Amino acid sequence: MSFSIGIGPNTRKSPYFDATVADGVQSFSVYNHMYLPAHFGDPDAEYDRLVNGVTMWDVGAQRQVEIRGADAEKLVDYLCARDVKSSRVGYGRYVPVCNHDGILINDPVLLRLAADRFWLSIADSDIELWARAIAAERDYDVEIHEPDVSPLAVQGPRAPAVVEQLFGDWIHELTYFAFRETELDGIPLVVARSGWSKQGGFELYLRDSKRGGELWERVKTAGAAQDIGPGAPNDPERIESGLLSYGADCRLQVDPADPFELGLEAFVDLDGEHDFIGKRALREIAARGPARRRVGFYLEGDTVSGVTHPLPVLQAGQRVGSLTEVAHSPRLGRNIATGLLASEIAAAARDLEVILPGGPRRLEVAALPFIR
Ligand code: THG
Repeated sequence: MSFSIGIGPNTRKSPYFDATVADGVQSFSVYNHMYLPAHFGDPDAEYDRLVNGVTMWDVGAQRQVEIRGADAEKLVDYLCARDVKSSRVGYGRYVPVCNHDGILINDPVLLRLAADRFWLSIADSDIELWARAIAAERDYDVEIHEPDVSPLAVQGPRAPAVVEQLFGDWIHELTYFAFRETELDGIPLVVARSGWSKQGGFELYLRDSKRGGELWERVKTAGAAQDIGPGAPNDPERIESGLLSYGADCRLQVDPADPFELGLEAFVDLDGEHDFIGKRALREIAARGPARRRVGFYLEGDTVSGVTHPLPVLQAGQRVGSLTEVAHSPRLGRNIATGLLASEIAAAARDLEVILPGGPRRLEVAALPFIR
């Protein structure tokens, strides 16, 4: 198979695009209508830096939806399955967003910048449109737009050393998901302790897209002593860690799933007064129990790559679930995958197979996360 995907005007570039090209990006995916680097051609080194060193990622495609105004908290609270009224200025929170049927339509990080000002740092779906429509229908006094904000992630156990070099000692005071507004020689930023891996690190939310190349170089230079290298949200590590990817693990238009099926129950506040989109449906789902469960799988045999669709999972010839993501885990030395299995069999599923493009392959169910 050999083809290319066009770089054209209807898919946006991140402010780090030119820098990633100069640094040898080999492959992009598309996320939030933007090019998102997928890899730089050396998967082993990219994984190794994330798990044992430090790596820098252009995650400008994690777009922000800014909601501000007198009714900002009301709107955000209504959009999110998690109660956000108690969220504090200067902290982020992981918040499932559902539609009226209780189906997950995004799983952003919510940053509270002020009592009346929020960013939803979104996964791959059009939440700005959703938020604008809901606000208009409810006559809320809010202003909604996509600000000029593009995150650059610095991830891995040596990320603190790099970010300290750039900003100073205070970065160690940031607890998980905490953030601070600051600047780097006049480059306006938000620095947060967060990121799409379980290896620890920071996200630098660049607030002036004209300075993407400059910020990329600054991080690269500060990280040289730690052998920093370019990478991208890393599928093997993310699957090992059990982190969800909306768009890959589920998507409204492809394989709709509710937050209970996806294992996000800790982030859904069904009890109490908190009213939000999907609450009624989610109460019904919670009462009867979710139809499926997100699980891990081990796959026997050769490395599998390039799974682009949910693949059918069978038991005795009957479809009992789907496989959504697969990767080879360097730390486990095995192929690992995630997917959704019918609840009745999720706990003790035996004799499963997945239909791969090359034929059936045996599967074994595993608990998530694979590595804690
Ligand atoms: N950072 C920012 N924006 C993002 C992501 C990010 N937007 C897209 C995508 N990632 C959104 N999805 C996730 C999924 C998981 C997490 C963050 C964003 C995450 N989860 C932890 C977990 O599940 O263990 C922590 C959850 C918690 O304890 O609250 O970090 O990465 N800016």
